[in-house]
Amino acid sequence: MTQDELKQAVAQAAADHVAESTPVGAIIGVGTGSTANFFIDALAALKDRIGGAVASSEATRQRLAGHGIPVLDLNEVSRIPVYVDGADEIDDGLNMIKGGGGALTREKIVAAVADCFVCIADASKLVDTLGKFPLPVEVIPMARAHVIRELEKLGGLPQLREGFVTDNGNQIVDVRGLLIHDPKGLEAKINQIVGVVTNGLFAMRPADLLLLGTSEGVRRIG
Ligand code: ABF
Repeated sequence: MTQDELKQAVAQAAADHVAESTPVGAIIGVGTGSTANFFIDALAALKDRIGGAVASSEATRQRLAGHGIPVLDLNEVSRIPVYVDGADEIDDGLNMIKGGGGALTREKIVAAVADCFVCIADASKLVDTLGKFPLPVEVIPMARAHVIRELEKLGGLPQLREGFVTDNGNQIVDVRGLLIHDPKGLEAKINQIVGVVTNGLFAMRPADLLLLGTSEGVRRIG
């Protein structure tokens, strides 16, 4: 199977999970990225069953709207039974690095509201130790140089993502060279740096269920 076929298979499995596990009229949280895009396409078949969706990025909002799925502002919604999103890396404790697409802050906000986080990923995303994928950190632009110096003190090699502005008007610093043995601790430590909006470690709120696309089929972990 190609990587896209694996992504499509987990996206369909996630849509089936939504249909089986959520009440009619539920609001679904929807992530960002190519795997999430396949999920949006699969979710379109359920658009008369769900109440609508909350989007984790402008790109996702547009794709949902293109399918005629109502998109709600998170502030209008008190409960999201399930949030479905991809990841850049995930470990067997379901801790993740996210934010390769730059949408980490909104993704973390929607994930915080959701009862259940379903991560959809092809098998290449499952790793023993997080950190090979550069860790994205969203920063307030005026704090960029300060944050970079502080990230260097943590042993990483931070680099500004050139020419990129987040949906929130901020910048992204990608940190290479980290071997992350304590994802929760590092997530908290980086978030303490003044000027950081958030970082792409999702360990304090990991996924609850991983649907992993393998050549033998979709594996459910968690
Ligand atoms: C989002 O999309 C991000 O947090 C992550 O960076 C990315 C994964 O993208 P893809 O599914 O295209 O690999 O979930």
